[in-house]
Amino acid sequence: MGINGIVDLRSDTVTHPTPRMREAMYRAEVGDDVFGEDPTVRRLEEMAAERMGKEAGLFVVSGTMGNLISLLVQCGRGEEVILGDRSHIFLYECAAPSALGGISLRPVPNLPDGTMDLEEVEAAVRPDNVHFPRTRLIALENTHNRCGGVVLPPEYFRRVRELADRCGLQVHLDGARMFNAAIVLRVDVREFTRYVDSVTFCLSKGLCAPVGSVVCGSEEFIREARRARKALGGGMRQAGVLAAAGIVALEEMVDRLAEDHRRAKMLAEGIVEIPGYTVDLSQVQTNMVYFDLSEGTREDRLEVVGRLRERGVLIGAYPDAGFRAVTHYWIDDRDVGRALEALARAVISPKE
Ligand code: TLP
Repeated sequence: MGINGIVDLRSDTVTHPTPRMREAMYRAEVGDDVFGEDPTVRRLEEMAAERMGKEAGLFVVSGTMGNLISLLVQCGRGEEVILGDRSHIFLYECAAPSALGGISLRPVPNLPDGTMDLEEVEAAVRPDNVHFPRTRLIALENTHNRCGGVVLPPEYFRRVRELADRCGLQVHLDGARMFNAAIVLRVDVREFTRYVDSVTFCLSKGLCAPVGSVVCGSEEFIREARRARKALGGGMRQAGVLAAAGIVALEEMVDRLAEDHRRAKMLAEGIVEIPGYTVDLSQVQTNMVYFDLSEGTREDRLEVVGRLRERGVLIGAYPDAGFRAVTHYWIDDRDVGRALEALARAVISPKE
C-alpha cells in the first residue's frame, strides 16, 4: 500500500486521512467554533470527554498545543512541573512552557520502561522555602515515545496519583498514543485517565486524522484551557471540517491499532535476522521499532537512510537514539517486507 508508492516509516504522523474521513470532512456541518457554534467540533469534544471519563474536552491544533495549554492552566509563572528526561514535553516542545508560561521544567530520569523512579520524583518535589519554585504538577507520557513506544501500566498511574495527592500536586498525561497503550493491555483508556487531572491525546498519529488533538479534564479546567487556546492563537473557526475526521478516527480507527503493533513486531523480528543491525525486541511493544547499526558495521546511519530512500523506504535517524521505524494504517505486510529487503541491501557487510 504505502503512501504514493513510498513506504514511509518515519512516523505515524505521516498518515493521510482515510477515504471515510475525507467523505466526513466534505459533509461536515460547521459553524464559528470561537462562538461555540460548530456542531461537529462540539460533538467530537463530547465524544472525547466521554471516552476519557472526563467532564469536558477541547479540540486543539496539535499534541504540543494540548500539552502546553494543560501546563499553562495548571502552573503559574515561577512554578514547576516534574517530568521525565526523555519525555516529549521536555525534549521536543521548544521549552514552550518555560518560554511562554514562565514554568520551570524539572526532569527526572526515565527508566527503560518509561517510568520515573517514584522516590526520585518525590525527592524532586520542592519544600516550601523562599528560594524554590513551587512544584505544581507531574507530567506522564503513555505510550512512551523515546523509551521505545513502551506501555506504562495503570498500576504505575495509581502510584503516581497517590504520591501527587500526598504532595498536593496535579497530574497531566501526554497521551498522544494512549489508545495504543490501552489496546496492548486490553484495558479501557479510563484505567489510565482516572488517575490524572488532565490528558491530551492525538487524533493525527496512528488514528490517521489530518490534524488535531483533544485535551480533556474537568469543566473548570476546560473553561480555562479554552482561554489559553485563544491566547495562543489556537481559536479555530469552521473547524468542523477537521473535527469530522477526528470523529471517524475515534469511531473506526482505535481497534485496528493492534495491526500496527503486529507489523512492528514483524519488522523488528525481521531486522534481528539481518547482520549489521541490533534491536531490543523487549522494547518493541506498540507501533515503534527503535534499532541501530551493530558495532563494526561499515556504514553510518545517514548512508543507510540514503540507501533506503533510493528504494522508496523512509525511516528516522537520531544522533542519540539510532533509527526509528513506525508502523501505521498505510503500511501493510508487503510494505514491511519491502522495508526489510531494503534494510538488508543497505548494509553491505560487517568490517573485516
Ligand atoms: N511526536 C512526533 C515528533 O515530534 C517526535 C513523532 O514523530 O513521534 N507527545 C508525544 C509523545 C509525541 O510523540 C508527539 C509527536 C507529541 C506529543 C506532539 O504532537 P504534535 O506533533 O501533534 O504536536
